[in-house]
Amino acid sequence: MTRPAMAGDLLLAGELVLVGEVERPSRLSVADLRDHWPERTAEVTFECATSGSRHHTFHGPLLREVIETAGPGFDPTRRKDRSRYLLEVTGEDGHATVLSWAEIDEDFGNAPVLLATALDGHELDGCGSQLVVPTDHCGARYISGITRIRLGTSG
Ligand SMILES: Nc1nc2c(c(=O)[nH]1)N[C@H]1C(S)=C(S)[C@@H](COP(=O)(O)O)O[C@H]1N2
Ligand SMILES: [Mo]
Repeated sequence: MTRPAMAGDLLLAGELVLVGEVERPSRLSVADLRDHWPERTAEVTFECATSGSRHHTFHGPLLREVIETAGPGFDPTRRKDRSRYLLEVTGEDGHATVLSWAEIDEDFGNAPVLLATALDGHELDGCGSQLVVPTDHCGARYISGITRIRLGTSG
């Protein structure tokens, strides 16, 4: 089982908390991400404004499956309800980005967004999971060293 997240928890290196509108807020290490969900592979190319074209191979679970395990606060049978939700992903340096739930929902964008546990064959246990958004042309949402994922609603 994964561990519940408590207010004031001190995170160990490489851990993240999954919080917000979920029934079971949880604290997840990279090893947890590797052990509890099916592993996917993504071979991606993205553009960085400062370092040009980047090519990487990532392994890790689908973000959607990890969030589903935590019990998202929406009514799963209602597409309009699901379409109101947002995911905020924050890295250890404070760099943060937002995805809509609909981007990764199978009935909407169905983007195969991963929470990487390995980058180009290097396990990410020490530095933390990285967000992988294969549908993005730009690298800015590939947040590394993820410390927090928050599910919330618009408005
Ligand atoms: N935590 C964090 N993740 C980040 C960034 C950052 O500033 N902080 N920059 C992003 C940007 S702009 C790019 S292009 C990619 C670059 O990843 P790479 O250098 O591993 O190819 O990381 C992304 N992830
Ligand atoms: Mo970038």
